[in-house]
Amino acid sequence: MQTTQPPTQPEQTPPPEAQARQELFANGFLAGLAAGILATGIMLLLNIEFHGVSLPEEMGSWITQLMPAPLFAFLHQLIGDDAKHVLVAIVVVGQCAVFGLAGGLFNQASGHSSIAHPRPDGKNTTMRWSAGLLLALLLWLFSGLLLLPLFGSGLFGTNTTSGLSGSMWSMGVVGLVYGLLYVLLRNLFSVREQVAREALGAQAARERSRQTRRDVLRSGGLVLGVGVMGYLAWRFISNGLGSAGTNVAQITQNFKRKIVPPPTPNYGTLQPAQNLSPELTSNDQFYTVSKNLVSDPTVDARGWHMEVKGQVHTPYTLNYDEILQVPTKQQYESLMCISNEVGGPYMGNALWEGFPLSTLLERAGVKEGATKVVLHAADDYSDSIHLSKALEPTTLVAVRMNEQTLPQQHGFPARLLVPGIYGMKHVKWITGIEVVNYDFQGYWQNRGWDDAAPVRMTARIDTPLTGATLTAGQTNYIAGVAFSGNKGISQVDVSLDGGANWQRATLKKPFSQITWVLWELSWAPKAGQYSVVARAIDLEGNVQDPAIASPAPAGSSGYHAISITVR
Ligand SMILES: Nc1nc2c(c(=O)[nH]1)N[C@H]1C(S)=C(S)[C@@H](COP(=O)(O)O)O[C@H]1N2
Ligand SMILES: [Mo]
Repeated sequence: MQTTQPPTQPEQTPPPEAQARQELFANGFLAGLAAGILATGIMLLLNIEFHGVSLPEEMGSWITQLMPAPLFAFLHQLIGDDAKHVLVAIVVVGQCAVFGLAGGLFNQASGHSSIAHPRPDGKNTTMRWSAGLLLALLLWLFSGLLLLPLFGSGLFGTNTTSGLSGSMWSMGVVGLVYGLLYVLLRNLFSVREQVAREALGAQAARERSRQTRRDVLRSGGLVLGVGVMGYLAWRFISNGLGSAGTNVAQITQNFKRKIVPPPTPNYGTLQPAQNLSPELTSNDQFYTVSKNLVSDPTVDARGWHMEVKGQVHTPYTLNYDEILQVPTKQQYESLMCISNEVGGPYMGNALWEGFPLSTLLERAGVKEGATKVVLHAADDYSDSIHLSKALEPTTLVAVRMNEQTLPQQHGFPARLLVPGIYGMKHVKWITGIEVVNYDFQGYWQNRGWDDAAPVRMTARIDTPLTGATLTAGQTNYIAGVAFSGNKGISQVDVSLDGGANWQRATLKKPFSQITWVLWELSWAPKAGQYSVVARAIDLEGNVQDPAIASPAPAGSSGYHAISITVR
């Protein structure tokens, strides 16, 4: 140890040697933690702005892959739709802690070596800048050679969109920021301690720096605590009002799976009801979902091209200009995420424009024996559909959405549309179309989600909002949307008594059989407590499944119910 102790210290515990080591660790940890927080911020920034590699992203992806689907579903249920953000927050905090730990251990180790050299007066130790470079190099090698391969991202992230060089330089920058800032802070702490020691003596100095650290940690903890409490309170307020009493046993008992012949839709005019979804969802109102924890890809059309390859006779590539030459058609289609809870917000309806996938496949010439078509994307996402589905005339490669160029967050320059199947297979940011002759499993299938993934029919009550209080005798509208994937909607029923009795709602004639349908029922209630439930029937007469299922692994089912007070 370089720090000198007066020989007679009135201390019982622990010996000065160990105390000094603790001191070194504590100062190093705090310096490492602070430097790590900044370095992590820079890592996320480089990822968003310059395609740098993001360790939290790679780690999050690895964790969800390891996690069994039921656990994933359970956590999703527990945490809700913010699961993705909670996961990334945990990983980011973990990464900062590792930076802190590295700083603490390094400072301790430096006490025994020439990394930190004594000042001429022999009293203080200042760490050299070169030590920061060494620490950065160690972390860089650790991440590139151990962590990234462990996460399945390849040596130095070769398997990521950042690629080998992108990962190397971005981690290099992050490492440098960390290493140099670490040395700066670490020296700052030890100089302050030194000054205090000269003024007040060793014991008081140690006490004071302990106090400083305690203060720093306490205020950090306070900020974190307030954040978590606020978050929980918000979840409670926005979620706790939900559950409304439906008589599941009764509904299931009288349940008829199929109506023959199917009902004839009673189309009519709907009154404009507050909070009822507009039939067409605007681009900025349209939900967005992606696997990407931190940032979605921003594709530059100039460098972009799409490969058509695999089990085809003539593979080829198209650039953006060439894609725009392919004759297009317009198609109304609604989308729903497989993670959508019954009554959930992950649904939307748009007017898309694109060309049939079959056009591209026919041009390439699909080989005998091919069974599936794999879509590859700029964010390392992939999914597949069966060849027969790929050849259907409504399976499109879309380049426009609601008469506008496909927005970045919805998959610019090109995305897939596969009516009847959950949003998951509507692959965004397409880079490759690969015909294969084996049972390919995509990103979410490797994490336990269904491969067939047909949309499960659902009816959502948009208005009134659950928990609402209405005035007795006044005309109100119960209204919402119903969606079956690609089988249309023939009827929506509404119950005011938790599913015991049902009445038919009026439907607005939809754009097509692959869009959702708006429905409405007018109502002048008497005072009381109501459990309002909705269910849909498709054009084939299939009745919505009342059995309650959570989204994983094949999409949610059950009836949406809300509770209403009328006074
Ligand atoms: N490349 C890529 N495509 C993707 C995803 C993704 O993470 N990456 N997420 C899928 C999921 S789960 C859904 S629900 C839809 C959502 O499309 P939207 O954001 O345009 O609504 O995109 C799908 N396509
Ligand atoms: Mo999804």
